[in-house]
Amino acid sequence: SINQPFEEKVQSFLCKQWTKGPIVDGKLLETDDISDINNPFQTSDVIGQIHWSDDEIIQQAIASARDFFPEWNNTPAGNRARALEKLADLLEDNREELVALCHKEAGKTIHDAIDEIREAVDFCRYYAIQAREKFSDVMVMPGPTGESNELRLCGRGVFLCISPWNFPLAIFLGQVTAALAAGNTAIAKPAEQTSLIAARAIELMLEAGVPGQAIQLLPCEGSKAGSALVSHPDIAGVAFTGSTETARLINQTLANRSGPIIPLIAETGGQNAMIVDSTALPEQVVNDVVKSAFGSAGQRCSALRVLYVQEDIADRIIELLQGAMKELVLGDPSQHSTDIGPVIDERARKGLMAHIRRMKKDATLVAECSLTSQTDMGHFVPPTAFEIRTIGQLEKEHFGPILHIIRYKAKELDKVIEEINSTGFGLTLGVHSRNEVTSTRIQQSVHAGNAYINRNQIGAVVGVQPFGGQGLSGTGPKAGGPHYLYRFATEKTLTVNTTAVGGNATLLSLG
Ligand code: UN1
Repeated sequence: SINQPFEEKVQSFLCKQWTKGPIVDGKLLETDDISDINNPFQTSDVIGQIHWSDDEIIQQAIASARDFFPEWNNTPAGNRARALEKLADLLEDNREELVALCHKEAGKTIHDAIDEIREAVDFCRYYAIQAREKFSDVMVMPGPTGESNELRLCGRGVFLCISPWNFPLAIFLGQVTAALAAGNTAIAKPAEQTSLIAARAIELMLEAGVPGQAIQLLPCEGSKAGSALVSHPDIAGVAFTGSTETARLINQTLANRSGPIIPLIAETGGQNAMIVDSTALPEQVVNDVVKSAFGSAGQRCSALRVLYVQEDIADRIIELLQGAMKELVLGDPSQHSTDIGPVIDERARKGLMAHIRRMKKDATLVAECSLTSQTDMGHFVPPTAFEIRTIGQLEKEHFGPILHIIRYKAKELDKVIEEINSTGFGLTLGVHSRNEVTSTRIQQSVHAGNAYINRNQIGAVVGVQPFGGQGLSGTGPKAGGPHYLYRFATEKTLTVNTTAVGGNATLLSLG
């Protein structure tokens, strides 16, 4: 019923089984290639099944999206925007089921699941506003008399959207709604770990009035299907969020394929640092470190990985951090008491545990949360902090709740900045300092797409904190920012000789 409290409704969805698959031309399809989906919190719990796309389905979906493109591209931007706004409403109306799916397929805590839905809703509404603002009108270009010139933005064609499991609703819908808002039709390939959430989102999109030919969902298993999609000659652009290595592979595939030269919008990894000088407030620092490094089990590309602390304040910070980490509760993501849920799957858990083992040999253990009998049922990694000597000890990004701490002396600040920049990444930066000269200097010289001063460094708000990195962290433009839709669009300049028209008109009026 309508008055049933939120939590009761979420509970009722926790026992649901979901069966989904490819959605082509608005129809949910079944195939022979089917997998069980397990709950990362309790791996023995099967939450549903997914049917994977086969080659025939892939070809059909792309051909249909290609054929429908002119119609969608010529649909007034205001109509496209209205469908996205309706989708935002439907996401809100269905939040309990979506929260349940976020718990059970992605292992998200209540807090993270609600944030996830909030962000997805924000993307829909923001790109709807952007579409109206930028795609409704032609821009009249003043020029010589005797001709008119105008510039118009339009879609590129079939846009391929490849999304990650860590934001299965927000980033998934962010990419797709941007592509659609700009007049493209879209092929969505969700992360294989979170295909059920993606399918539910596309069902709501269809209910909101987006035509089935405009949005085609292709859940695919393994990386082979992804590269077949990228190399397809009918794909007119690719939006990708995931690892830097995969972005490179996509780039190579695009370079080698026949057909048009097309854009890649890539949002990739980071080796994100926070610099804390001796003027910082220790309690606030620790609060923000815990949130940035361990929130969402560290599975955010924005998450804090390397904490630089000025030596005068380091012991105090570490002591407070050890205390704070003792309080963290790992467990069932659907419980209010839980701070940190599981990581996404066994492969992720194994990789992170191997890094922890390596660090226990090469670094100093500062703190490690404990696992319990409850966490034995799923893919849990204990939040862990190490003290290391240099960022060079980290051979890559470790996508989980593992923090590395480096002490520095005041006179070494330039070296610290250089060391951070030497990684080549440039996603988020945190600075804690009450000295504005210092924070400005750091913020201006560290390569980072998003710099946060005296606060945590995750959870960029759509339309307020446009998000995205530079260098190894991505191509830009920033998601949730005013320039994002441009990269999904192409431009057309129309020049008309008005004297010729005028001449005809004169002749006609003379009879
Ligand atoms: C990602 O984790 O893949 O600011 C990117 C944030 C999020 C990060 C999304 N927008 O924490």
